Amino acid sequence: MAKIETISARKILNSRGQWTIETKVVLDDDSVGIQPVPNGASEGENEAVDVEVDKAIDIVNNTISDVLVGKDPFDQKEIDKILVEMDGTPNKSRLGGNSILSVSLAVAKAAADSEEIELYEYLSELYSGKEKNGDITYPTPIFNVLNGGKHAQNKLSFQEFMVIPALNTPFDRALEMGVNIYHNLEELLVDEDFETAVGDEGGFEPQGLCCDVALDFIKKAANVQYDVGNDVFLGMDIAAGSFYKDGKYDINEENIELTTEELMEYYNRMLTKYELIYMEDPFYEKDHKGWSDFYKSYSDRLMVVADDLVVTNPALLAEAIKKKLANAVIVKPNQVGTLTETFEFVKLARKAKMNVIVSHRSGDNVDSFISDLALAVSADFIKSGAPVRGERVAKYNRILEVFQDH
Ligand code: 2PG
Ligand code: MG
Repeated sequence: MAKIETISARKILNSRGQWTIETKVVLDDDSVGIQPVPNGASEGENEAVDVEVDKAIDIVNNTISDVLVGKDPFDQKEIDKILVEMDGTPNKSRLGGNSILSVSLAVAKAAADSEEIELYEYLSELYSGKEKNGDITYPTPIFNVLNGGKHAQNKLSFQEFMVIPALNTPFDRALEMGVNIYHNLEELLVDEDFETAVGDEGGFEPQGLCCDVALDFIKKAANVQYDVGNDVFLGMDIAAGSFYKDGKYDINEENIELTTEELMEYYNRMLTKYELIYMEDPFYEKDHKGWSDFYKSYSDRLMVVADDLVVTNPALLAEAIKKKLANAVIVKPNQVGTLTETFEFVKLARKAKMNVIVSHRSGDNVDSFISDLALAVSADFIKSGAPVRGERVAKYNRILEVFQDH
């Protein structure tokens, strides 16, 4: 069996032009795994904490390398246990979520390379403990076609306005739908003299819109070829924590500051007017009253999606399940830091019958680990922004590649 021979990190740029790290794990049979680290802009308060890039590189090249060289790369649980124990903090702040994540995922990639199997097959074996049978479930892509919040320079408070193809749509057709709707939207914006600059996730970021107008545009763009409410649906990542100030939700483009109850009313109006099936982080992560009331009112007809609320952390998810706050979860490995904890989180979500959405970060790179992860755990959805920009389409294209191969 191959052993870990070297572990080394280097500095690279992410899609936002910020420095991040990439770690290379080489085994003694020459197999290789390389893993860059993505970065969020709207982060949950309980996410794993990154350390500064040069420090992270030093930690990977020395502290972590010293302990893991010579170890068995196929024992992912043991590798991750060592990383977690070496760090010793609840939020990975000593070694850094970035250092730990890059090593954890690069080891899995090197192991898959050594076995000469596809990464998703290897991850599936790790996740389920069984060899992958031939069946593949493809996630439905969720396209963020219009950007606001911390991902854009416009005034929109809500972060992501998304289109979601109907569940039984084959992956290639779903991708085509996202592309068509995106280009239709571009034309409509140009026709009405709005700008078509794009935000961090490739969606347009025109000035001068409010939530209603944004959804009207998207609906119109989808309606050019598709039946909204039948072929395709709408969704939003509110990322409410990013405009929660002093106990109120500040929707500055409409000059309104809303209480939790008033924001519920606001959503009520949106949900009556639009074919929304997906609402992510509708309330600030500590506003459990808002989450709980929202869940009670809408969980039978909507995906009530927890991202910042649970940050891929099994303990926080257990609490959200107990309190009945959400029926769907976002999975971002870098929020928690290791592959093993990510798997634990997905298993817990599955046990609670929640929908699973594997997601990119707003600052990302052309790596497609999350696509293989989505295939390995049979995620219901994958969220990777608009169908443009290298770092966004890398994820969609990887799933398309597997789809085309079968
Ligand atoms: C989110 C993510 C990805 P960020 O909130 O869901 O879309 O954004 O990476 O900035 O946290
Ligand atoms: Mg989110």
